[in-house]
Amino acid sequence: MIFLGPSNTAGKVESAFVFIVATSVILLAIITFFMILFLIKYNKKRHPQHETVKESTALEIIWTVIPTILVLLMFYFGWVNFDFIRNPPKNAIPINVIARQWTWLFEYENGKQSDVLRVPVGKPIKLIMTSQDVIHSLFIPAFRIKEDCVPGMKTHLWFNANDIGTYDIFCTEYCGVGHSHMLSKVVVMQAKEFENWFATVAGAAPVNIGAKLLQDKGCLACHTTDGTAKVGPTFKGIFGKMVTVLTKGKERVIKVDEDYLKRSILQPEADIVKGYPPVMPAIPVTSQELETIVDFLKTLK
Ligand SMILES: [Cu+2]
Repeated sequence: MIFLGPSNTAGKVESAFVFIVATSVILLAIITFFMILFLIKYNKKRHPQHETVKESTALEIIWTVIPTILVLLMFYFGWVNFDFIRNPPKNAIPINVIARQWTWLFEYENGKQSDVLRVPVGKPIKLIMTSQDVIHSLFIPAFRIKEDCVPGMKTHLWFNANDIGTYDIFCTEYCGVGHSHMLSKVVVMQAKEFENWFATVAGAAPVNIGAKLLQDKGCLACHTTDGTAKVGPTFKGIFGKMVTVLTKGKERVIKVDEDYLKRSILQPEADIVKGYPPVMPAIPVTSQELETIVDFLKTLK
């Protein structure tokens, strides 16, 4: 039983699943059929006298052996496919996955980083996963694979994509307020196209370094630049704005200036904007990166 899905792993999981479901449905139909048949055939009106059923060794052997074979086949398909899914081939392309509240970061062999997982079609890919804060779980429903990302530990997944396309990535371990925003995509590309993308060195000629930093540091998981509020306030028009903040539990109104922006990145718990949860982690940035981010935030009118 071979099922082709968007990845080799999807096919494996699907064949085990379909075998178990199909066997169960067939057995259910047979058992239900005989139940109804006996209900009619041995109804009291037709059979006022009870009959003694004689034992049948042949029948007992049949109804012991057949289910045993079926259950062992279920185990066999489950085991063989599980073993296949847990053991990536040696030539698999390694990609580091870093999960953090509340974004995914994918890091390639040449140091290139991306917030979407780009992979070539028809090549085995090994994801080497960890977390920077709490337990997350990487789930690619279309590929039927899922694994936890645990701080201080390396876990892995692998797959070989069959079709070009874009597939969803979810976090399936409740990891805090931004959990439902922790989304990404797998983009399966033509091998040539992937090579070109992979070869362009990280950060070469970005449209805007500030915008790229916001993306790379995971800021955009909770803040937008278009005026809508997410987990945190929007960046649009932030510079020069008057905001009410809670400083050590006390309310005060301040004007957003450079100092405030820098403090909010390095010590997010110092001033919490009123109406938002105090959940932002301190963001590791170099002083150069800090200047670039603040300069960029000033332009978001
Ligand atoms: Cu998560």
